[in-house]
Amino acid sequence: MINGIHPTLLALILSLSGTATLAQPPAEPLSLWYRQPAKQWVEALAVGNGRLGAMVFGGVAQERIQLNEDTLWAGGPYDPANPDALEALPKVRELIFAGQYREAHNLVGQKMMAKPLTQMPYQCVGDLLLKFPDASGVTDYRRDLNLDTAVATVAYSIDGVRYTREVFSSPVDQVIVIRLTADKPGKVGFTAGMQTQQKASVTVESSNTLVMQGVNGRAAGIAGALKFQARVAIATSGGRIEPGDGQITVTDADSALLRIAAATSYKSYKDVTGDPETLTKDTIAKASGKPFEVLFKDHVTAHQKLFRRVTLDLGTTAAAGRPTDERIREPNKANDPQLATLYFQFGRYLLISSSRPGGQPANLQGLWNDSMNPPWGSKYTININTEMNYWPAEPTNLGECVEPLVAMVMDLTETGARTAKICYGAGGWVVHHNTDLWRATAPIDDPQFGMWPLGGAWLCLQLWDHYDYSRDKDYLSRVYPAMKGAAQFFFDTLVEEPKHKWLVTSPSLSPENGHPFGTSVCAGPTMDMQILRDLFSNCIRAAEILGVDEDFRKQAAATRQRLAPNQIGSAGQLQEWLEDWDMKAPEIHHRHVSHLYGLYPSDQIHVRTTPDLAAAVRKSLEIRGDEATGWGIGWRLNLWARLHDGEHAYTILTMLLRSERTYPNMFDAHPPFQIDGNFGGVSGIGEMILQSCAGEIELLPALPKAWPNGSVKGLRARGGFELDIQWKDSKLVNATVRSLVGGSCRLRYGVITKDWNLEKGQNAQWDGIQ
Ligand code: FUC
Repeated sequence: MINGIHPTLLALILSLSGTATLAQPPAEPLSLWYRQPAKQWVEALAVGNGRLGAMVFGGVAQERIQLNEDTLWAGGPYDPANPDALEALPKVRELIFAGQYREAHNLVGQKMMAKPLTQMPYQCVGDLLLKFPDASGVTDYRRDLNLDTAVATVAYSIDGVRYTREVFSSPVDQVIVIRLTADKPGKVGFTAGMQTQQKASVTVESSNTLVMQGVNGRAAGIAGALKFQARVAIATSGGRIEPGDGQITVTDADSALLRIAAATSYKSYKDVTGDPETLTKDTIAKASGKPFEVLFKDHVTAHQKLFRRVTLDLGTTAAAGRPTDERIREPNKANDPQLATLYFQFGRYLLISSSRPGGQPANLQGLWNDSMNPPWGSKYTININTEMNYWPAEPTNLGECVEPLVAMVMDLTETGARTAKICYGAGGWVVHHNTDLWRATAPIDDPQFGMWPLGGAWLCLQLWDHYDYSRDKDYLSRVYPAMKGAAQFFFDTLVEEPKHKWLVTSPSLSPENGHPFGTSVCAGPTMDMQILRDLFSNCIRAAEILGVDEDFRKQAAATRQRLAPNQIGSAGQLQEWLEDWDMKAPEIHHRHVSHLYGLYPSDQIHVRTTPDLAAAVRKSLEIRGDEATGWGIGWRLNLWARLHDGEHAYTILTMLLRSERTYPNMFDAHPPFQIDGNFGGVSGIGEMILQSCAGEIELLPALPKAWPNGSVKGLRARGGFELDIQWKDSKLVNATVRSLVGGSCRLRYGVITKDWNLEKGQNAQWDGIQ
């Protein structure tokens, strides 16, 4: 507020009086925008092509473009499997079944944990800094991120000259492009330099190219084995380019174009013989052959091919005209339904920008990190966080973005096979609660968190979902061996618990929640059983579809049959453990809700097919409470949507959108920044509008009163279907279902169902329910 006048009103008054100093909203409603530069990193705007990321600060005296490359992690190839584990395993199991949990925890700590005990962190490249000579008397300042074009723009006026900077990271040309222009000739001037926390040097090559070259860091005793380079090639129209000592100065140009390439010597988790110099030189050379207009057009086309597949309209009010940071700060979200749309589309934008075929999967911070030692190493935490990153991929029509995750799982089948053999004497492959660029698979950090062998099995659910949404059999035959190997590990390691003779995991834990006996280490937590039920079912279905492995199918079915069942405890809750410990656990409000996996992302528990268990999930959620970390809220949102409680889901969504859980740049606040909450938010909004589970496609299952009128186009459902839905006065107006591969589907709206058998490419329409 300036002098108590609302900024939008003030801007209007000033523009009418002809002395506008406050910028107006961008024309594209799917934009994040601000009237001041970023001071903090969580105010800067993120661009990325899946591999190369940048955070754009938009300063006037100095622009900071913070750079990332997705293979620049600390360390080098290593194998942390602990050879003492196998010998300790029987004793650990014995202690667990004897109820000596703390003793089991200690023995795991002494004998089974990874060496080293921590994994390698994801690290930053450094910053490109542009210093500008003119920085005073700024008017009409605006910076924005257009989600539809994936371009960040900074624009302002000084002395009657309008300056504009555009930044994007092209998935086509593999460069970050920065264009600087002014609306009067000869006005573009700056000095470009680079800085980094890495061991690196910055030099100037061929008068117009900044080159940063260095080596990655060491961590936990693992030496850095990567070389890296970042190159910034500067071209101008008019003016002069003068090289200096590690910097380049541009003066009196009409415009300038910067092309940035970065690469490391990483070729795979076991091969670091790449040549970043040749890679970056070749990339710059190819991109230099393309003028800005072509770079821009190719970038926008590639982005829109994915981004434009889904449109969402939840209504728009005057609040949508305000700068994004003000909208996030506003405690009452009821008058701003478009903020949820923006959050939804921003999350899709983030997935497209951080996870493209050929690159690394989205890590804890997606792609964006300005630190050498970020929180939790910005790794892949696979006891919820990495999976949550990919929850929106299939339903929001971004199936291609799963490819880096699939490639990582393929690597893990190799490294995880070593850990299975060395630590458990088992076949198949196993991953515990984290992995990194080097595909480490052994338990890390502390038994309380690390002694959980289900990470790989959970990732296999995402592999299956990619098939289930696409029905691509070639893909299924590619990933089936990974699913089978994950199952094999559990055939070899499940043990019979003494009381009921159920087959259970041991040692394991319910991520990362302590039970009443001084640790989390235990046997057969509910989540493990649920994940294994899915894994075995999906393996059986995959083997049937591919017509292979009859004996394996039988073994999977027989093993599945003997897993410990879901149990309802004395408080009416779904039990988190084999025993009814929930109400005695030290943290009943714990952020993880692992045992509710059965309701979401799985559909083993469903309000229609297993109403008693669904009621128990509701009870567990009520006991846990709504308040949690960003991703904890994101998970709760999806769960309340699956319980078909639109009002509660909406309440949780507004908790995610408030400033405690959403930074000014819309990054999710765990806190600190962790991208999973963004992605959990996207899938949660999707689940409120459309659910594809329990054999049906359900329309508007958790529509809140706050969104009485709206529409969505392009959401995907299992079986290769695409849907458009329109609603009015909180009722369905019409829905269109398109079959992409041919097949039958059942649509549900409330108690009404309709069945269709559609040819490939055929549409069906459901009209007029008012
Ligand atoms: C899990 C969570 C933490 C955090 C970390 C990266 O361990 O329990 O909250 O998100 O992953």
